[in-house]
Amino acid sequence: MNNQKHNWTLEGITSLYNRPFLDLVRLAQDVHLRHFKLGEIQVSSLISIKTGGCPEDCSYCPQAARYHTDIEKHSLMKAEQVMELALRAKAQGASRVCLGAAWREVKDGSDFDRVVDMVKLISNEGLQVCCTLGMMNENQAIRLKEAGLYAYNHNIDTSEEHYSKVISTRSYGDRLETINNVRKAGVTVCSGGILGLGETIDDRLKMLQNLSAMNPHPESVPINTLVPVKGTPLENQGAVDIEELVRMIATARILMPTSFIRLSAGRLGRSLSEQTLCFMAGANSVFSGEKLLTTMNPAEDIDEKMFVTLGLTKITPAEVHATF
Ligand code: SAM
Ligand code: DTB
Ligand code: SF4
Repeated sequence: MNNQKHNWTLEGITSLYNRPFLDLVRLAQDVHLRHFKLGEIQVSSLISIKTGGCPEDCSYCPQAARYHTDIEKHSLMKAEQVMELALRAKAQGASRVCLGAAWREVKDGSDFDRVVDMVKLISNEGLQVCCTLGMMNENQAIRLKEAGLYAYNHNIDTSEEHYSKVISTRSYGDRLETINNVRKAGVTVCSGGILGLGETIDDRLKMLQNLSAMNPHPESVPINTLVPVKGTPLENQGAVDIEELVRMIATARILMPTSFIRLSAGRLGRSLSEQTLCFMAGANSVFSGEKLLTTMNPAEDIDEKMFVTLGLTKITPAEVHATF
């Protein structure tokens, strides 16, 4: 039993989203403080364990093989190399390491075995491990769980209606199926989306409706704004308005009160004041480290300065475990 609400109507969500701005932020803060301590932030670090050459056609993604982007591709890294990067992230205060692979799906075999080893090694260091490896069946999810996997990231990205305009090589249903497999294996779910894919506000709110309909809610909800990358079909998309981003974060916080809402890709272009508004609206997690998977993120020292200025303190892995 939990006291989460899973049957939000689109009308209900829309009227929340459209409340006067300050009132919406105040309401989100009230909800936030009922479930989390003010100023506590969860920090994740991304490691791209296999970069580029992906067969999918996600129009936002620099790693899709069919687009000509300027990224450094590499095949699956060795477990020891990944371990070194994970330990560096731990020393810099990350409580979670997220291993990302540009795969359409997990295939059983030596590459997957190697990822299972990485999960074992890193979780033995007391770090939470998250993986994002594309579609996955239940048995594969169970193997990762047994190796110590804490979370699996699999975004629904946008509304079901808009999804097919952005990706044609898989369906919304495929995404939901993987998320179900993750749940069945007892791994926590990290699922959110991207703003700025040419979608309407309605599409964004339908995405939040779909996330909040999941029972239980995803434990982490990354809210990315598109990082437009030259060579991808969405390279010329305009930036997402800060007011819209803050409204989305506040609405996500109210709908999913116990989830970590992660201010994800797109932070580099945002000022300290803009990010502050996001934290005031209920964001309590970020990706840190100067690189996301292939694109840039604010440098560590800039983030450290921001944490000090805003009085944000990092949650340790032990504290995060205690949250659930
Ligand atoms: N291949 C796996 C998958 O698609 O689930 C895992 C890696 S994929 C790069 C992880 C997530 O990164 C995507 O679901 C998407 O939400 C996000 N992403 C990819 N490119 C992005 C971009 N240019 N801007 C913002 N987010 C992006
Ligand atoms: C998520 O929602 N955002 C992260 C993580 N999950 C895997 C990825 C952002 C990628 C941004 C584009 C890039 O750096 O390639
Ligand atoms: Fe491949 Fe994931 Fe990028 Fe889509 S988002 S092209 S599945 S790496």
